[in-house]
Amino acid sequence: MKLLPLSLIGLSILTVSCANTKQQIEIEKEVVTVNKNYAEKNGLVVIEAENFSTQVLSDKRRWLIFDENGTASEPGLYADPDTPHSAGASGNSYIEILPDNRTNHDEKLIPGENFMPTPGVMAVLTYPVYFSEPGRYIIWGRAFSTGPEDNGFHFGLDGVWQEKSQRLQFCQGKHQWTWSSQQRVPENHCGTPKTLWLDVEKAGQHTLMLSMREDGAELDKIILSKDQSYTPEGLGPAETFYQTPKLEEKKVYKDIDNYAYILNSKDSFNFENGTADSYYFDKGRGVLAINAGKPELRNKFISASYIHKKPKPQSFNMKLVTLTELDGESEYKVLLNGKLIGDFKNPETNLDYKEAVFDLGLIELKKGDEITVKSNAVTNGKIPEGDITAFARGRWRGVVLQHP
Ligand SMILES: [Ca+2]
Ligand SMILES: [Ca+2]
Ligand SMILES: [Ca+2]
Ligand SMILES: [Ca+2]
Repeated sequence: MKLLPLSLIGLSILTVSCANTKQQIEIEKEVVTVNKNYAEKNGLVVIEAENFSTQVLSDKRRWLIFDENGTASEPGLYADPDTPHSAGASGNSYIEILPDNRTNHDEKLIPGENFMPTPGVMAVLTYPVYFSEPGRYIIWGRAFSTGPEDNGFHFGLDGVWQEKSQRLQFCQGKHQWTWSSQQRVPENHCGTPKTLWLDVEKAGQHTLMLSMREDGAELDKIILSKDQSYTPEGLGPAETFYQTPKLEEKKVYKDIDNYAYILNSKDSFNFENGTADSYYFDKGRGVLAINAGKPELRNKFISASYIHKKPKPQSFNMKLVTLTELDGESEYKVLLNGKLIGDFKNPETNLDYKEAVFDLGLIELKKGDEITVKSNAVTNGKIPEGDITAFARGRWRGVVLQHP
């Protein structure tokens, strides 16, 4: 069995329709593809039969996966009248149910061993499928039959073996990979096209199931089609996997890999002291900053304070997270109950607003303790602005408390 990565990240083009202009625009969106979890897309589900998730009730007969070399997923010498058919199989791989000890009518029919008229009893496979649309789906299978006793399959959904999804039959196209959607019925053992289907009552996650009818049967690919006029050809379309947008990546506190509490400068610190020399909240960057546009606020320390309210004294590793700026290297002072515990200067940067993390070491905090952060607006003389040079604004994001 070919091992597939559980998930892979790829780029896919999504077509988004714009309601106002009815104009079709294309955007590139990063998606995560979950292999082995299938999805219906535009009324179509395409599954490689060998890509099943589970197999149960397989003590007497078992679906074995044959790879591109014709090697079975379980080594052993099993009764089998035909050689592998990997060439011509989609993905050069398929499943066959073995042993096969009923090849023709001369060999004894043993229900429960080499034949199973009841679905869901022998060698049951599952394939998870997410349907975005309920409805009736025609079932197509691609099989390789070499005799009259290796050409039937049962399908089901969520453990229910609907009457119309039982007994997929292959009469035509012997000794080659062939598509069929024909249900075997008493009055016509070969069936007629598009008479095999599954009714999916509700949108959402379901489990497609496949079980043995005749041993020696070989299946390459499965298609469920809501479009009744659809008929697959050749290898059929590519598999339809379940895809989701990539999760949103973290944008702040990027270098903080663990924390007990985050004290955001804006939310946890008192910074609006009502005077002209207080911080303002820089909404765009989500940090406190000094309005260096006012000359009287340059080159002086502005402060904000936090009062610890947790009742239980606790030790933490404390860190200060600032933003580096192109136009100056601001200084930061951190005080605990008025005593200086940290004094830092932002490093020079060639990337504006990159986070910098400063370690304040191990501290014990008890109820009523006060943490004060101070910073200044300074210029490094590098970035011209009017007659002078631009000032960094002493930006900082917050204080992080980590379990020691
Ligand atoms: Ca065989
Ligand atoms: Ca057989
Ligand atoms: Ca066979
Ligand atoms: Ca295949």
